[in-house]
Amino acid sequence: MTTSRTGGQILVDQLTIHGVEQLFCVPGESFLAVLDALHDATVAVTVCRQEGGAAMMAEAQGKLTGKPGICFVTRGPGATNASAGIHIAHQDSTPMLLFVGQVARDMMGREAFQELDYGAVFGTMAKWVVQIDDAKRIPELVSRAFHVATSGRPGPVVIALPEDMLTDVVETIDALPYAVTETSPSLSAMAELQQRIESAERPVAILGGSRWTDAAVQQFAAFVERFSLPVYCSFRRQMLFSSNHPCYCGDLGIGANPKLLARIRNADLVLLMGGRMSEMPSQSYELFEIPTPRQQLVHVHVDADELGKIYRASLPIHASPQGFTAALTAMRPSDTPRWIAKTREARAEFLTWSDTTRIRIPGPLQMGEVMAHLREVLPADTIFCNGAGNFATWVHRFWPFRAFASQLAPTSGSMGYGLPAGVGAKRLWPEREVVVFAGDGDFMMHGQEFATAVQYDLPIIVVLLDNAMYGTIRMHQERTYPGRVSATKLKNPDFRGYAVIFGGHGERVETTEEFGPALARARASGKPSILHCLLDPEAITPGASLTQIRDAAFARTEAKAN
Ligand SMILES: Cc1ncc(C[n+]2csc(CCOP(=O)(O)OP(=O)(O)O)c2C)c(N)n1
Repeated sequence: MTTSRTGGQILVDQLTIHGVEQLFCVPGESFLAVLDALHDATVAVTVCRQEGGAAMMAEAQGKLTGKPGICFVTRGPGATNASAGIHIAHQDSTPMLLFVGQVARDMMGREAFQELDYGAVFGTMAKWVVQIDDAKRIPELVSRAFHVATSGRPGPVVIALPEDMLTDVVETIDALPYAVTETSPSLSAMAELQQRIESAERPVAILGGSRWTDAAVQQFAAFVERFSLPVYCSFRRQMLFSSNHPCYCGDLGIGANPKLLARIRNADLVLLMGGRMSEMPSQSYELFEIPTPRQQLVHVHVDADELGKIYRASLPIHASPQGFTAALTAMRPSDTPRWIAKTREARAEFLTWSDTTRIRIPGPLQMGEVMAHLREVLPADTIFCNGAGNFATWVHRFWPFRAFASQLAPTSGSMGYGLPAGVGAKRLWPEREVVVFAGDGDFMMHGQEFATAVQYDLPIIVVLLDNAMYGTIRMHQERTYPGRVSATKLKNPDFRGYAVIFGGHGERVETTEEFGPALARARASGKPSILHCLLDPEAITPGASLTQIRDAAFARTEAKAN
């Protein structure tokens, strides 16, 4: 297209060309020309209540689809609010574009109203930051933004839009839709991989990272089946392998199964497929020696710069999940794998660890039974979303993830992610069930986006576990400074009433018996719902109460003193 258009129109045309169907925003006077162009466009716009929520919704869609999630915010405070979502996209390797209003070009550098230097603000958080000063260059720079966000290790790109540039009328030629490049392993690397696996005694595979597809997950599953390899998922990446599969042996999360950790420590070959093995999955960088692990490490990563960054692999392979799993289809074991019995043992340990019937916690609401009920009534491809807090353990340990694109959980441990992520997911795929797990602290960080769920008729279910405190921090307090409670207590609203006042459905759940019927009523209501579940503050983890944690800390201090 070469006719004259405003910068705003050119920009919205580029989004359409690159296949954008949805975007999230909080409006601002700095990008009125874009809002005007959106008036006539096919892109579905979700208007949100705070930019942090808007950015997280966009990030969640990026995570589910592998295509950049799109968010528009105003300058200054809009941009700094949105940074919460940019940090998640960065740590989670999620493709995302954040468009930010900017002051007019003739005012720049004077610290004009809400002016920020976005290169400086997002410098260490975004994969790329650019300001478009010439409307003629919108097709070029937006095309580059899509390519940067999706290439190699994906990440967020921030694009600043000077207000007057968006109203300039210019002639320019549209870009072609962006294309993602897959990277495939060499034949010699695959031959060496097979040779290394076949000469190992205790091999394991660990899955993580992004750029996965359903097909890549299936191809990987077929490969491990042939080789009977035990498979572990990295922190908050359980959707990469079905928990029903006989080779699935658990996840490397916070509070991981000690038996699982022992098996990985004792492995003689680790196939690390896609992840970075950062602080959380590596159990504070203690699982593998740095820089040279004791085990043979085969590290497959889509970004060459990740290989050798922390761990010096025995066999580094630069490949995307799709490129690598396509190459695996030809690999067949030359003999019956020697470790079949070990894989079965590891699987049995996982089944015991995730068995809900073994869990008893203080109080009348038994979360083991709640999780068992959810397993029974929810579809396998339900999308589970959460932010950060001990409450998330219930999902990660006891929900059997079985489908790709069914998990929205920030590896950055960002509170307040679950609700906006749930809104983003339901807006994308209204036919899928979406369940948000939230703590009382966690929920309130973006609780205003419940209004967005109501506005767009998105019947998500929020399971809100209220223990009247920032429980995780209280737990750490009791471990490190036993008995000295400081700044962790919360006085909460009635969240059932909160849901109702917003126009949704609310339930108050105090006992195990009440949970099932409350969930059924919420699902039948067809409205966004909150199940306000009152959890005994003592029930701080599935295995230990708050008092037990405090007493253990006192005992440690006493033992040290003697
Ligand atoms: C944005 C953000 N702020 C602070 C923290 C630190 N933090 C981690 S967990 C947590 C408490 C979570 O409390 P709640 O949501 O009530 O869940 P609980 O731990 O009680 O289950 C806090 C404050 C964080 N991870 N993210």
